[in-house]
Amino acid sequence: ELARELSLSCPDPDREMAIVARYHNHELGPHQCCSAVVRRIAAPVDTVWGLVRRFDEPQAYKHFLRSCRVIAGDGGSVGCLREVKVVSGLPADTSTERLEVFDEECHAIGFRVIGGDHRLQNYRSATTVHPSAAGGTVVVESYVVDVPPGNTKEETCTFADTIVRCNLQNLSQIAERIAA
Ligand code: A9S
Repeated sequence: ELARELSLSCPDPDREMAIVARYHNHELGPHQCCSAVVRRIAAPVDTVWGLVRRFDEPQAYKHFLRSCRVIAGDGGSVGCLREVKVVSGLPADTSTERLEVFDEECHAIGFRVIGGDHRLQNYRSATTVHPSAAGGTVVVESYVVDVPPGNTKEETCTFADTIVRCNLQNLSQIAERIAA
């Protein structure tokens, strides 16, 4: 489905499929689950990437986060760390995250959860931003996470998918408003 989306509508489908293959093929451990969410956005790649690339400001479109503080590094190079605080109502309080991938040329960013007060241990995600038809954008976000004791893979993925879908929906609204 993704292959069709990218190959029908973007200027260089082979390049975009290679980027997807490179950044979204996660290794999966025995007590882990993974998933991916694809979202089409009616705004230019540069507008969308401009929001997604800000490792130091995830709360700009991740509305479950109420603040973010860079705790090591410059906030924009691989290896730097951030601590995010979560809004009330979720079974989480803080999360400490490391920037793992930052590829401005391919429009790819990835981070890993290394600590915090929540149930998504070892959460690791990759987000890539691709040009699409008529000046639009396709965002692909995939993740791997440990299945917590007492939960099933399905429950864990349903929880994480819900958050990722909300984030991409917010991203879409914000980018489309900027582009309008
Ligand atoms: O931040 C993301 O890109 C995606 C997810 C699924 C983040 C989840 C989260 O930050 C909470 C929103 C706090 C929910 C983590 C790591 C654990 C949660 O329980």
